[in-house]
Parts: sequence; C-alpha cells; structure tokens
Amino acid sequence: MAETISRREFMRYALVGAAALAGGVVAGRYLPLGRQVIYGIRRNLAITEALVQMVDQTFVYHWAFEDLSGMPPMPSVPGPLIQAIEGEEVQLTVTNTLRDIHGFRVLGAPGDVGAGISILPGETKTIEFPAPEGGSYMYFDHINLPVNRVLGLHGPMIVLPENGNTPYSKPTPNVQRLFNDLGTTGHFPGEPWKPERTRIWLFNSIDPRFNEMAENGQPIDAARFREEVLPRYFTINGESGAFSSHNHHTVPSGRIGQPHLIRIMNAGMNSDSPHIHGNHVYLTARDDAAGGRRVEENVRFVDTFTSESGELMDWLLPMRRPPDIPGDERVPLRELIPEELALTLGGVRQSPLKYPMHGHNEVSQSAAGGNYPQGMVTGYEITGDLDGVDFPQSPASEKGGPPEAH
Ligand SMILES: [Cu+2]
Repeated sequence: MAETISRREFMRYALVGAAALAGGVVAGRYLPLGRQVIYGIRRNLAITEALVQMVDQTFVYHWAFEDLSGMPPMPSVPGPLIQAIEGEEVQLTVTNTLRDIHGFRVLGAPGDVGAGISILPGETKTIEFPAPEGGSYMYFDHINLPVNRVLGLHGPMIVLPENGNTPYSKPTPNVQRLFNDLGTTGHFPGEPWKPERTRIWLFNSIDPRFNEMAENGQPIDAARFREEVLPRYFTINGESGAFSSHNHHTVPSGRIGQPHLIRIMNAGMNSDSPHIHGNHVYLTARDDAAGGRRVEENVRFVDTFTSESGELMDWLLPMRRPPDIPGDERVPLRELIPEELALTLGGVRQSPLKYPMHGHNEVSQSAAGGNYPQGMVTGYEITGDLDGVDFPQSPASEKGGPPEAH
C-alpha cells in the first residue's frame, strides 16, 4: 500500500462510508446545500471534486471550486462569490488538484481573464486583474466547454461601481432613470435600491450519467454532451425545490417599496424562462454566452424572460404592492386583509406574502421524476407595508403536523 491515500480513494471511502452509516456521521467531502457567503477580492481557490446531495438525497459527483481560505475550507457548487468594487485588484490563486487540465475564465472580464487560462494537473496559477466595470459576472472552467462548467466548475462574481445609485458603471439613460425614480416618484414609493438588496439566482442542470463518467475518469466529448445531455436535476444556487424556495440567500425578502436586484446566471445546459408572480420585473442588463455585455437601452417590464445556456441577466424586482390585491391602495395591507394574513393554510403561514418564481421551460420544474416541488423553483416574500410596519405573523401550525382536513 502506498503511504498516502489519494484524494480519489479518500472520496470513494467517504461515499461508501456514508451509505453504510445511513444518517450517521458523514466523513469526507460532502457539500452543505445553498452555501453562499460574501468573499473578498483575494482568494486561494482549488479545483477539486465533491459529492453533492440532490433533492432526492442522491449524492452526485461534481467538480467543484474550493475556497482554501474559507472557514473551514470546503468545496462548493456554485463556487464562492467573488465581490469587488470596480478597479480593485482582484487576486485569485487557483490550484488544480485533479488529474486533467482545467481552466479559469471570467465571462465578460477584459484581457487574459476574459480569454481564460489553463491550469495543468497539480499546477497553481495566480490571476490578477482589476475588477471590471460594475455588473454581474460568472467565472467558470472554459476547457471542454460546456462540460466542465456544467459539471460544477462555475461561480458568481459581482462588481459594484465606484459611484452612482445603480449596479452599473455605465448605466444607459433609461436604466439610470429607473434607479433615480425608485423611492422618489409616485410610481415607486418607498426606498431606493441598496446594493445589499441583491440576490443571485445561478441556474444549473445536472445529468448524473455524465457526472458518473467524470467520476470514473472517462473523457467526455463536448459534442456528444451537447447532443445527449438529459438533465435530471435543475438547481438554483445548487439547490432545488423546497430548499431553493426557503433559502434566504436566494429568496428576496423585504417590505413593499424595497426593490431588489436579482442577478440571474445560467451555468446549465438548458435555456429557461424564469417567470415571477405578484410583480413584474425590469430587465436592466444582459450578457450573452460569448461575453458580450450590455446594460439595456430599453428597459423591458416583463414577468418572464428567456435565459440561454451560459448567459446572464439582471432583473430589478420593484417590490411594488402586488396589483392583483384588490382594495383601496392607501390602506396598508395589514389593515385591508388582516384575516388573510392571519391564516395558516395546510400548515403554511400566509404572512409574509410569498410569490413563486418558476421556469416556463417545463422540464426544469421536474427533478428526479418529480414535479414542481423538486425543480428549479424559488420565490420572494413581502414582509410588510410601505410605511415600514411588518405584517403580523400568522400563528404557526402544529409543529410539522399534517394539514387540517377540510
Ligand atoms: Cu407562473
């Protein structure tokens, strides 16, 4: 026996161990779900491997970025959020711990980083670049595109502009006008947008047959992958269904008049048309899969918009009072519909008000043969009125009990 156990052997051990333990102590490199933490501009990353639990409790092999400066260091899918201010020197040290060549590219960033770099097995490369103009970015392994990206090597990057009240360094006149109007006009009573009112919805699609090939060290032909990929799982920030619908890192939450920016990034293979209820959104920026980026000239007001594989788009969710709630708009909802807000239906509290976002590409709403509850679905919640008072919380139902019979 060799005196060291290879990373792969170690991981296999963990897989067997977990199956045998069935709910006991889980050793090894399993990923917690929905981990998304704000990270700074100097990070040590590794390209590694991990077993990621799906919504049906199956563990699926992934390639993953690992934040070596994390506490504790742990791989994550998506990779850690890199957040910077325009012009700041971003410094990323990336070590490839796998046995094949991997890469690193920031979609939309200029220069070498935009073109991507290759990292040999065991090699460490340092990438330094000034944070590009304010906007949403995705970093990923661009080798054997789109295979390595879809198999887990992707993550979000947010760059905030140095100045201004928008997420962009160069807002178009109409986007500037939209952000100027938030909280200052009769149409948008409430507050301006604040950078902390931001959510990332990073989509991915997973066909475990190909993940298994990667686990077994079989080469994956990109053309064959494009043709034969048949995703079984659809995720937002690594989660599906009930998990993505209840994770506060994913779900925008605020009172009426507290607009949120949603940065949508599609790392997966399928195009999708995320559709949101209760509010329409403003499409403020779009980036194509080739890295061409633009802040929108004409700000569309939509309840759904198509996100293609590898593309990014920003939505401004105004958090207006949902126009489908009838009644005098001057009366706060807590006074207008107090009985409704106090209801608990089927064990679900009706306050705060929750509205779904689901994909209009029907396949994305299934996962592992399920329907809506397991697919690429999330939502947002409205917690209170425009005057800054939260809705009363409806009483909790019997803990975890079945819904009342009607
Ligand atoms: Cu709908």
